[in-house]
Amino acid sequence: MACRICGAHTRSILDLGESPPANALLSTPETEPRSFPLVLELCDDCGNLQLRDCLDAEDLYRDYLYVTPDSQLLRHHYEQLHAHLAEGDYIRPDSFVLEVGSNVGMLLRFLQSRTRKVLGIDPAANICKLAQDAGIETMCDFFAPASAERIRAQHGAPDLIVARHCMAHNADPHVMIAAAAALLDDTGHLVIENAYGLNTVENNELDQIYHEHMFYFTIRSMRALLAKHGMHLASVLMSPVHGGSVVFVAKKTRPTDVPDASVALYAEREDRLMKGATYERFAANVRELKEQLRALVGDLNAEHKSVWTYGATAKGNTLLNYVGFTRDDIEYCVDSTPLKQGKFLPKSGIRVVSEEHALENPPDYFLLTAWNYKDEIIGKVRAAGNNRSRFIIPVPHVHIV
Ligand code: DWN
Repeated sequence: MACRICGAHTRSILDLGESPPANALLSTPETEPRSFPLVLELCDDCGNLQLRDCLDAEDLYRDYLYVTPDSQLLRHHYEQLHAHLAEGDYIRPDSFVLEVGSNVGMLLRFLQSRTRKVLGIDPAANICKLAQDAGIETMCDFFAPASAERIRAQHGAPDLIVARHCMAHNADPHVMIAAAAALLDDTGHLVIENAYGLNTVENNELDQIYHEHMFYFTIRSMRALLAKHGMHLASVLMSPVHGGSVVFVAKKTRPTDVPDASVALYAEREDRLMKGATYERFAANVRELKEQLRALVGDLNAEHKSVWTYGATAKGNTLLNYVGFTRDDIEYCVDSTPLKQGKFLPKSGIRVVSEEHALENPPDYFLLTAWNYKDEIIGKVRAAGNNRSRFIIPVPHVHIV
């Protein structure tokens, strides 16, 4: 295949088989959803990690079930993100902030009192309505040059564009970068946060690979992408959210610009760690993790131990379908999202139930498919009085707590 950042030839480094779109939960367990290949490719020329097969954005995002959870971890992350941006003078109390992929407006609600103006844009009509009902002005559209032009005409140029976990979600990464470059003035900044490709590979996070995640950005690949649009990295921040995320701060390139020390620091570490052997080790670890998880749950089932999953996550659906678990192995999936409760996970057919339901008759084990919220979820379960259920943590290696 061809690299969708630089056009060079790519090579496959991991094949997870076929899986349905990870957030396409079903109304009945019998429906056999269409599955599509999940093959991760590497471009040796620019370091880009991409999905070989991309699905249509309209199908993936127009009617969306993922709602940003109201989580302590995320609220802490918003504080840290704002502090980093304020320290770099990328955000000020008089800033106009546009968030791309703003979902229900959790971040914008946090920024509303810390800036002059906030505006969201998100393609999911059902999600936009929830944001608007919460008082966050939100355009219902994909972020692209045309919608960017409407934003400039109606609201002016934002001082800061924030794209948290959505810039990797478009088959053509140039579309949103070009839209941002056209919308920002020379003094504006673009903040891109995504699961960090190095963490995905180093921590065996095979479940980060699903059809919404069409790219697994690294500093090297992001630099290559930005350079094609006259932009460069001004700063980089690492964050533990979503299993290890990277926050890129980008701006239009001017001869006088000097990136802060974080860019060179993290780029050097990445060059040292992201070698050919890294990818081979990742693929081998993933195959071993599949066998270990299959054997563990099989043994627990044989001992008549009940196993549920906790978190109807996109990640979880990749993990369940790659390992081959179904509702014969795992009885229920617990999730706090009302939109997801009562639905069934695609292909595995596991029913999603509420956290309250899980408290009434807790299982022996939870396979923690929302492991990125491990401390918060385990703390919540124990505080609610369930000291019985144990947790199977799948990555970076299968273990029980
Ligand atoms: O890129 C994306 C990432 C950032 O978010 C999106 N394309 C889709 C989504 O991926 P995910 O579903 O793997 O994300 P989360 O945020 O790990 O999903 C957490 C799930 O766990 C939610 O459905 C809510 C649920 N949850 C819960 O049941 N109890 C979460 C918490 C904190 C809880 O206490």
